[in-house]
Amino acid sequence: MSKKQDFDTMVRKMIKGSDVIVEVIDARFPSLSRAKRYENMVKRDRSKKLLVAMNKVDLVPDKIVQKWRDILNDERIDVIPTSARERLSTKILRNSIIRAVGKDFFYITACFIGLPNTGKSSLINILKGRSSAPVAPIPGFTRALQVLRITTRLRIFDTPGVIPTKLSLGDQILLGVIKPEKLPDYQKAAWALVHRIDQINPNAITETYEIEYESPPEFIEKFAEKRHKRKKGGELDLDTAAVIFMTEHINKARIPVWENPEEYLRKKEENV
Ligand SMILES: Nc1nc2c(ncn2[C@@H]2O[C@H](COP(=O)(O)OP(=O)(O)OP(=O)(O)O)[C@@H](O)[C@H]2O)c(=O)[nH]1
Ligand SMILES: [Mg+2]
Repeated sequence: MSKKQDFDTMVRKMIKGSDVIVEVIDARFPSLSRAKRYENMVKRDRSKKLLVAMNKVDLVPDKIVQKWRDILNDERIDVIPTSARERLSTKILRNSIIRAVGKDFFYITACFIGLPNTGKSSLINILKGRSSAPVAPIPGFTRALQVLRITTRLRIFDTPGVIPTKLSLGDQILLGVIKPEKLPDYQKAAWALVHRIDQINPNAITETYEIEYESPPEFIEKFAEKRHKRKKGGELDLDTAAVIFMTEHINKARIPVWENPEEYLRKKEENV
């Protein structure tokens, strides 16, 4: 069995054993980063409650966060906008978990699920009050299940992030769910990222790096020049430049980019 299947089996088991499922999504990409398969699994079981933590709100303008919150509420999803980095709304999250099950439960088991790198372990650490779940800017960092006792009443499962199968290469890098170094073709992957960001936020890359370009390959070339990435012979080192560009997006969130709520609504209406 592949590691992905192992993780998937593990997450499903943890969902089965939990009262509350906290799905952590990325506030920059609230639609793309949803783990719909698990959401559906939770919705089918009426004994379980689903909460969505829209994390990393520090990277998105408040107005956009509010719009996404309304959209998800309209879809009957309970959303709590959080920022583990700025410790925003983490108490609200903890109280919501406890409130979700009602007073009848004395012991509560919650399970944090979601794509890699959305901030599951970071949020749990804040709830716990000290670092217990290892955190890293590396997607796929949590590799095994961790059980954490938050209070005498509440225990939390931290699970490894699972990548939905239908996510395109561009979206996988956009969401930061894979390590750039693991990709077979760095330049192709970086082009896919440029292309995807251009679709979502057309001026974001030019404004961030002060580079004008007509195509993704041209951007990577100019980026390599600007960063003085050259091989020994003097020619541009496009592979190194591609990895640096992707890593700056995944690890440092340098490019201001987020899904447009209106666009999401428009597409949804078209599909109905
Ligand atoms: N800007 C910002 N970064 C965050 C926030 N929460 C977490 N991060 C960063 O996102 C990265 C991933 O955080 P983790 O907590 O390891 O994410 P995870 O969901 O446990 O990831 P996996 O274990 O790979 O599934 C780290 O670099 C965190 O510092 C947040 O609210 N805002
Ligand atoms: Mg983790």
